[in-house]
Amino acid sequence: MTRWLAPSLGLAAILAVLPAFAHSELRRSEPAAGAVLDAPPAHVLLVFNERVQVTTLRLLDSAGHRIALQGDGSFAPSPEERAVVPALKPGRYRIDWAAISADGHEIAGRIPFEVRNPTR
Ligand SMILES: [Cu+2]
Repeated sequence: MTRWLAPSLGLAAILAVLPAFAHSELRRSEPAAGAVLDAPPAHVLLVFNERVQVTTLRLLDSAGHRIALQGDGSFAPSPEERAVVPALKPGRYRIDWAAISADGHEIAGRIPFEVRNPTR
């Protein structure tokens, strides 16, 4: 058992260093992935764990048609990207995003959400 201990500790030390080189992550978004909203969202917000260069930020309806966002296109390196959403009808939507991670890798994701019919 003891003879395995030293190599294990060496590996643990290496693994502990690795996250420093991992690519950036999306920490949260508004709307959140899978959100079911009672009112249409006023904006889209992506929050990353560090500065990234967002290269794509698209809002699509359930038919895959793109809905223009206001304020997308600046895309300066930042930990946050925000765009204003026009009035949305009830339905299913998704946000497609892509960014250049701080380590130079491309990261991307899809955030589905739903706007419900207003309840009476
Ligand atoms: Cu990476």
